[in-house]
Amino acid sequence: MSEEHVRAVFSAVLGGDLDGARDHLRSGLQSGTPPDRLLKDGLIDAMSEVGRLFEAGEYYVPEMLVAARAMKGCLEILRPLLVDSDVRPLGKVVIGTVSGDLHDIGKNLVAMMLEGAGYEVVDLGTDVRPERFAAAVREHAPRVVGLSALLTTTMQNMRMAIEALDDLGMRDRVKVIVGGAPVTEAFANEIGADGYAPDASRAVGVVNALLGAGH
Ligand code: B1M
Repeated sequence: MSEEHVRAVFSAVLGGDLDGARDHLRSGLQSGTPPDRLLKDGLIDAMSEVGRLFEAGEYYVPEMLVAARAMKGCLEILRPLLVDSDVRPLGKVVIGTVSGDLHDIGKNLVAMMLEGAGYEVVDLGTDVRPERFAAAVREHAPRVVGLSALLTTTMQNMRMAIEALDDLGMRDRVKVIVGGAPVTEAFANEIGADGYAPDASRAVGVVNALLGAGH
């Protein structure tokens, strides 16, 4: 039964069917399917398949857009289940997708998981210029800055964001964590980030470890 709901969510997101995806997700939750199964095997797997079809020339930007809209609609339903409002604040994290990059689903998921783990998150959105990250550090005094990039071209702008923190004297005030599909641990080291996470749940572990939050 669980499997059926997960498959239905997967197909609806793949087809860009917002209402269908939300209905199947709700039915899945009502019938006891764990939210993280619906998230990983339904929503995230569907977006990977969208990417594969785009690469294969079977999907174009409009199909990617409607799939993304369906995924976002489902994340709104999952959000309260992933974010427990009762946890005590562990510190502030400023997060954003770097300059030139409009992908925000992964970044939003990282933000949600961090909130769920007890961090206060200031989300700067997408296409965030390097100086804006530095200005946000001055304004919000976070303990961590999270940079997300989904394009091989824009991941280079992570380096610029770190340099801007340095130039404006903010670098030693924060830990910087980076992630996104094309980003690797080696790249993170190369640009001088403090941490790298391949997915949202590991991002929480990395932030905890950087801050010595130890859980
Ligand atoms: Co775009 N796109 N896209 N796209 N898109 C990719 C990224 C691509 C891989 C598709 C492909 O070719 N297979 C490809 C990039 C190729 C490359 O650079 N090597 C691509 C391209 C080419 C483009 C355009 C250039 C297409 C065009 O216009 N010709 C264009 C660029 C626009 C721009 O940004 N300037 C473009 C546009 C779009 C849409 C707007 C249509 C839409 C985005 C909608 C939105 O986000 N609001 C879109 C989508 C949906 C995708 C795919 C299909 C799905 C991305 C996604 O949401 N995945 C994507 C293919 C793919 O990734 N397989 C693709 C689900 C999400 C949960 O995963 O974002 O990877 P992800 O996040 C993960 C981890 O990466 C990690 O944790 C997350 C959760 O586990 N993570 C972090 C992410 N950020 C992190 C930060 C951290 C730690 C971990 O710490 C701070």
